[in-house]
Amino acid sequence: TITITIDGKTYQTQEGLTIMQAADQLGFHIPRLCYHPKLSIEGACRVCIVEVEGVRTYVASCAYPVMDGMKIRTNTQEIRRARRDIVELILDNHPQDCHTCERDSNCELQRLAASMGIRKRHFEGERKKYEKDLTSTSVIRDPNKCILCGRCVRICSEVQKVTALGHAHRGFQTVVMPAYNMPFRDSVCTTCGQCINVCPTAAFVEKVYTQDLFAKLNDPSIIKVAQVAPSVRAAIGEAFGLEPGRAMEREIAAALRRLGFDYVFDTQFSADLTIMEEASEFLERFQGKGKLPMITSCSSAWMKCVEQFHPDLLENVSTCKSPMSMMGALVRTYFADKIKKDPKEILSVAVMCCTAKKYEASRPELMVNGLPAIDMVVTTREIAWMFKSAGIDLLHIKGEDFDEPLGLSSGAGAIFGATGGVMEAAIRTAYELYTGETLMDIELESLRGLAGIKEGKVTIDGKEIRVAVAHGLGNAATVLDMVRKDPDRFHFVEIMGCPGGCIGGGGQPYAGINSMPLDEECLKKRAEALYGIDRRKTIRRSHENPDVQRLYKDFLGRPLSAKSHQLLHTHYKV
Ligand code: HC1
Repeated sequence: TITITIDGKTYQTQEGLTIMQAADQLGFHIPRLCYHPKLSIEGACRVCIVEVEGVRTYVASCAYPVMDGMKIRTNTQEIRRARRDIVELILDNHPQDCHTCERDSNCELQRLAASMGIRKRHFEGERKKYEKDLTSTSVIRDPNKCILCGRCVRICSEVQKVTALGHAHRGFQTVVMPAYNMPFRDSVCTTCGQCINVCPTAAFVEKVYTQDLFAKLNDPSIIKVAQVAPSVRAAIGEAFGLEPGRAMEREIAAALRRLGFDYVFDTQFSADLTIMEEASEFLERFQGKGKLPMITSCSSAWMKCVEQFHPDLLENVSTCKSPMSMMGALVRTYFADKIKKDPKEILSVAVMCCTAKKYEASRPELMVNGLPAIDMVVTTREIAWMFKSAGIDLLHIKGEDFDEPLGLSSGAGAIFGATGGVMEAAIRTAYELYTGETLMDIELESLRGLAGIKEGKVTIDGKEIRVAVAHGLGNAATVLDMVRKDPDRFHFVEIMGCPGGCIGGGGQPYAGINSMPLDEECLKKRAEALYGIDRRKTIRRSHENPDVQRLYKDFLGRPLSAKSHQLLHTHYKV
């Protein structure tokens, strides 16, 4: 323990902390912009400067360590003025379009300026004049809004280990861009959208389909079908001011009907279907027909990542399409038949927590009889905005059930959205398919939580099955190195592209006033919302879903049948 003085009062703290960390623990919130607790220290913005007695210049509190006897001043008139000057200089070069900006009212720069008492723009600085990069299916890059905090560069290289972005040029010309300023579409960007999550301004935003969707919803000649991803319900309340962790399942179904959808299906239904196919595929491979370890395939950013960076392991990846694309395939076939409509007359919309799902929807090999399985993907943020724009009060709406025949789900389908959930769901079903007995202890604690890589074991019929779970593409790369080093170490590996799994997807609501993007407490609460849905369900195993059983009986035959292969499985590109 060491003693420091902050603003004239003496406190005890620990050696090894930065001034900012010590101040945070003591209840002083020093303003900050480029800092993010999950990323390396950049020290670029200088907004967090403080005065340290005996040190000639102001120091960046995010980088400067506390020392015994240190006297720190965080809030003098001079420091307040210096910080305000820094933020004003950033604003001088920043577009003056807050009213019409996508991040209006949830922009960190805007909030910071307000907290500094900046109520006037004194100077017209030079503006950046870059073209927006609109080429990606998922992420729009607007360098004009960039304040060079570098969070996007750091999350992409440090957490995701994709390194699609870097700083180029010098001084005022500095710009964040993909290598050689190539179109985002052609870069190694996996479209995960984590740059959007951590960007304090609107330099990265998702490609928005809200106006197109409103137009289609007003077209009486088409049948409008929605599906909703598990994690959307775990987070959408935050966009309406609720604390993280409140599950809004039936409310979303009701709200989507108010918006104009004719049928609201649940991606959790097709998550159950995915488990039927994936558990069966795993058991085939486990019995000698195919490569082990088998690696899950439902996360779209992960699929682009494995194709680009790990093609040597493509044979290990399950051939199952994602639940979203399985649902899309069923909507165009099974459901279209049921309602006796031409599949072309159906608008198939997926409400996802994920920007990479927009990319997945564009993949040609996932088309069904010449039509895209999914016409449009909108994120949690987009659908929350649409509800607000249409005057739909999600907080007070009376909940409704999802529609038959693709709306009923088990608890296993719900937990897909949290890291470890797909594996847990798969084990619940694989166990029973293999042994004919019911697995009683279905909450697999070793696979839950936010550890980067989790390992577990289950014994099925006397045989040990070793599994691993990784979330975030950086952890994925680590687990794949483990696989390369010792191919027998695991039988089954779950990989999700985003930190926390889909609950931390690139399309989830922006962090609130009191939290940072990707805050672990927030991710834990979202995960807990999904585990709560699972606990409350009477059916908690995918193979017990009666509508999935009916689908096999009436349409698909059995898992891994020719029809299942035709509609529910895919292949990968190198
Ligand atoms: Fe996901 Fe999945 S869990 S990938 O994050 O397998 O988006 O929630 O819908 O498809 O079910 C997303 C979530 C989602 C799929 C499922």
